[in-house]
Amino acid sequence: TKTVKEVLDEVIPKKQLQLKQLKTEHGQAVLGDVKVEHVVGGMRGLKAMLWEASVLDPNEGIRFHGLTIPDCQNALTAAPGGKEIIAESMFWLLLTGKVPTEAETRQLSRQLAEKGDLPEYIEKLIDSLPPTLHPMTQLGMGVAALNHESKFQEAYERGIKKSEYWTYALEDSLNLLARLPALAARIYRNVYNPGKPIPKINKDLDLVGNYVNMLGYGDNHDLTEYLRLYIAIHGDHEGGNASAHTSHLVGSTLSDPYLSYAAALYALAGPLHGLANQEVLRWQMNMQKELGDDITHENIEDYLWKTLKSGQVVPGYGHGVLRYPDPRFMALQDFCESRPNLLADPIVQLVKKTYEVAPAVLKEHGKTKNPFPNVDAASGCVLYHYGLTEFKYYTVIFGVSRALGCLTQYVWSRALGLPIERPKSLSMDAIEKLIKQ
Ligand code: CMX
Repeated sequence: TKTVKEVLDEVIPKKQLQLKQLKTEHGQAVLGDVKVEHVVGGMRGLKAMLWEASVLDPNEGIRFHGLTIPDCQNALTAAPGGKEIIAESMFWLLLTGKVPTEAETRQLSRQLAEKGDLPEYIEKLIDSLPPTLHPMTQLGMGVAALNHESKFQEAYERGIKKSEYWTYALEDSLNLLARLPALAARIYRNVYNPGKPIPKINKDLDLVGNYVNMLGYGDNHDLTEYLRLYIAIHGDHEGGNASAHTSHLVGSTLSDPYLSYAAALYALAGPLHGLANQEVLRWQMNMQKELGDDITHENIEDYLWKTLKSGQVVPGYGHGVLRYPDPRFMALQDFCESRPNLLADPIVQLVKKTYEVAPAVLKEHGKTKNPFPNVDAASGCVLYHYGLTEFKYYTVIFGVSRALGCLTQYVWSRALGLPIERPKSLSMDAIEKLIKQ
């Protein structure tokens, strides 16, 4: 059984060669035009960054090294006694492009569990924060402060060769991933359930199994399985989304993986991005309150129009790239469909019914390019059903997950020696001058 580092030792030289050939043989090939609409329109659709682990097709959704979510569900190892993909097997796939064997997955689980305890100064830092501070702010602070441990930063100061960067990047990435569950769980306990002792990390359990245990829901097998699936499929969504792009930009300055990922978390904390899963539940609960027992398709339609007419977005719908229902949404819906208890829950029912009405309303409204649900439309209601009702916390779970993709690319960016990002900006006057030329 190889370690993830040993597999990377084999894969990296091939990718380095591929990049060299791309640069020398195709460096001047054109991938698209840069139009004014790109410059003023959030660069939507502009093919402008390298991201190895996943590619997003507007209609088909995400593929991780060519594998769809159902492919991953078939190929990747589950936890003993479980069925859903676990974070370790997804991380291995993202990082190496290869499906790990069960033995490789278990070995990575153990490696992470052994590194999972928080340093005391981080515990003290988190414990000193007011419980009213948003959990995402706390998560970013904890991740940033963990850079006290950065091997990459230490090695850089010592003066290592560029070709060695990735090995320290990998070490930091594994250490950060290992510690995220304890950090995220401590925030949850402090804010919502103070005073109760947090269980110790079980070295025989997977990363998410330990996370759920530390959150205090370890005896809930279905919630544990749900979070395994959730964390695996939220792991990466190509590079242009705000959190991934932020970590890529900050990492390109050779800031260490901790600081790069902390920056990403603060992009994730915006309501148009990761915070949407908190907003969806708030919005659906308000709908439930207003409609009472009288939940019909017509009433939902009226409520959707009310939201739109008040100038708000319908949270959980629309996407910067996707133009079809998000396969991550479909995977979470399938999880519900296979569990009658879950499906009978009024809030899960409401999400399902909203999905039956919202696309037509959004099409008629005519603004959004994608009237279909994204993953956030479904993710929160299942957590709510299982008793994890504190929706201000939901984006933290997303934050534990997105580390899989951002840290993967951090390692690849250093392995490939990618340069500091520095796109050219233009003022409106400068744009007009260029158009006239
Ligand atoms: N409800 C109402 N209006 C919407 C909408 C929605 N769900 N989605 C897009 N629109 C509007 C936009 O606000 C924009 O309006 P203006 O022209 O007045 O600015 C117009 O439709 C065109 O937008 P778009 O090109 O279709 O979408 P963008 O790429 O600009 O934005 C996103 C994408 C996700 C920010 C947007 O669809 C949105 O705000 N959705 C709701 C929030 C949400 O669910 N975010 C989570 C996304 C997934 C994630 O990142 O986690």
